[in-house]
Amino acid sequence: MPSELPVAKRFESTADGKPSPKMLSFYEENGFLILENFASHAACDALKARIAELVEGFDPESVRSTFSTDDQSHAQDFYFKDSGDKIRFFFETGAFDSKGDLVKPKHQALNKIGHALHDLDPEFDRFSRSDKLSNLATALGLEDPALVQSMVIMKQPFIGGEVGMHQDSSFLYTTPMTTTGFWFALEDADQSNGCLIGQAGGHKAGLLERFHYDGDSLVMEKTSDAEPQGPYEALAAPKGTLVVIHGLVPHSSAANTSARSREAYALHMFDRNAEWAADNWLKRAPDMPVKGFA
Ligand SMILES: O=C(O)CCC(=O)C(=O)O
Repeated sequence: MPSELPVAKRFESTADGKPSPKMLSFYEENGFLILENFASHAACDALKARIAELVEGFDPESVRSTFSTDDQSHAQDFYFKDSGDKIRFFFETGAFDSKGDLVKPKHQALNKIGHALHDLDPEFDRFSRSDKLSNLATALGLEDPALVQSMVIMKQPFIGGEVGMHQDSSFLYTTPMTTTGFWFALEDADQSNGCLIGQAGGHKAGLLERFHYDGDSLVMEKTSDAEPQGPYEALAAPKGTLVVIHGLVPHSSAANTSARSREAYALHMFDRNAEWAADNWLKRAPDMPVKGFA
């Protein structure tokens, strides 16, 4: 992939979130939709402040002790598998040394926080359950939107890792496929600090692979030999921008080699009229059912 990509078209968000016909046809054609000023700078700053508090209150020792009670990869695997209805903290690769000690201060070593911030934290709940977002989700075809997964993606300066090319429906599979990503730039994201990259129109090739349980193991299974067509574009997003990502559009982000962080909040929804696959990785306890906007 070339180091500088064409920058994708952006639209100014409407006040109530309802997309214009032009936005809808752009989304249908490209599989993504970039809406500037969807969230205010004040709302982004409030969420960033809450993230800083969560990180401050997080004791990395709790993770270290989890990992040291079992072999590292198994415990890390379990820490992830069990995180669908929790707020858990995931580190950049290489954050721990061979003894299990952090090699950097925790706030510089984290890669992401997930996966139920929107249900467990009041600030995230407020940000995620706005009328504006509800209007947008419904207009995009999610008749009965279910807010199933939330993540803060840190992309720390210099060490923020690459996110490989993937489709969100591979991870959050429904029949028919309804998974949709809502990715908020809490800080300016551009090609220098690892903004999203999307393959325009790539969603038309269908699902390429599925990440799912096979017994107790998670496997990535190839589901198609199709080769998505369409140019890769930089989904550059100034602070407050919302990038909507169709569940089938291939997307990625490059490592952040700059001195600027690129913090983002991603929320994934599906339509409850579709069937959620029981072998999806993300599990919720019976007392933590997936909820909608209400
Ligand atoms: O924030 C990123 O770099 C990747 C996010 C992503 O792939 C997603 O939200 O599906």
